[in-house]
Amino acid sequence: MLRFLTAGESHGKALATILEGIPSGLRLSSEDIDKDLRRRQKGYGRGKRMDIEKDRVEILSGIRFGKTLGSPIALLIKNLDWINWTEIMSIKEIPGINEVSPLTSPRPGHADLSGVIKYNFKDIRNVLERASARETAARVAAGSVCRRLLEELRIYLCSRVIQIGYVKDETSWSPTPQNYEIVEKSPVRCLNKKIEEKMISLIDEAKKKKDTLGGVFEIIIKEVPPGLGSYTQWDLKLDARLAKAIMSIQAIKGVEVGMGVSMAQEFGSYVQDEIFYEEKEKHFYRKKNNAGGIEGGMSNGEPIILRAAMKPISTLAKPLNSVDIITKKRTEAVKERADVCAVPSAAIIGEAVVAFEIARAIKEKFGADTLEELKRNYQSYLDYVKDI
Ligand code: EPS
Repeated sequence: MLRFLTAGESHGKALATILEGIPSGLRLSSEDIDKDLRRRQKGYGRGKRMDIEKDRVEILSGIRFGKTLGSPIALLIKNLDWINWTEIMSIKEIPGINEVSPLTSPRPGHADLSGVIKYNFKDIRNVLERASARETAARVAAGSVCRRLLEELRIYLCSRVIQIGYVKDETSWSPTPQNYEIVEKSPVRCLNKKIEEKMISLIDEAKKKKDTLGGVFEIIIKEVPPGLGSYTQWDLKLDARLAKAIMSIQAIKGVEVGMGVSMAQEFGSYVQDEIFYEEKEKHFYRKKNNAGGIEGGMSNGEPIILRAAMKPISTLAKPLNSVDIITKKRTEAVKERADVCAVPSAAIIGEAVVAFEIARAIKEKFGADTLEELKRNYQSYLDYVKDI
């Protein structure tokens, strides 16, 4: 079984992850993880916090001489900003500190109000510190390890942004290395340069208006074999598991697989991907991929295509109306430092949570305590599929 948990507050000392179930023998260095941590920090529209943080992982356990041991992998990412918050985020009790500027005006759209009600707090900081998307750095670290595992099986993930606010990139693409280089270099992870400019100027406009923006990102997983996940039980369905993972990212409000919501308006004859057989290469294939690589809760061998909609960030520099949780009087929502738009970062987080779910489905189907065993089991299944 593959599983992980994260811990840590946004302005606490550090974020931590324990990832369990990665087979032994996988080559892994902190640089592999740092690469993705850096990618997550980038993106046009991020706030001042990203100038402070230089996310780097410290591997605490589970690796020896550059290879995984099969034991839990513990990862630590320090919050460099913590030094400025040692008193506010003190672990030890400090007499009187509770009276020092507690936050009492919940932000519409944030976890603030439901969180203080649920946990009976008088200070919203107790909620927002953990609800913050800073937590996703720890998830990206775990996802990075899973991505390394998938690379060994020649399964690759990539993402791009296809919408910021109302600006859409409707360019269809294939994630070739050349295309992907353009996306990786784009400050908004957009393939189309003209649309990129429009996205950037919309972010500038939102910033000027002290407002925020959301958008849509797309993830493609290439070289996934047929048969991951299962139709036999609701919680084994791969699309359901991927959707849950993506929905768990802060501010995500919708997930689509393949043609997604727009399937609903078409005739079945158009929507379904007809099946063909290639005699020479001996494999089943489809001429289109409206299903997004998943049918009946299982991968079908075509690329998996997922899309996620992120709502605009709920911390606005020009705060919205709210009600004070103590006085119950009308007030303005908390005005914390925040990002204007974090859709490019969300795409990297999407890659990470999806890498984990695919690796989990792989572990489920192919078992294995060692990388060698996993590769053997995997290859034998690929051979079986080829012989069908
Ligand atoms: C966030 C608010 C901002 C973001 C943060 C998420 O942090 P701060 O309040 O410290 O300025 O920068 O994102 C990160 C720190 C990160 O690493 O992604 C929020 O309220 O969710």
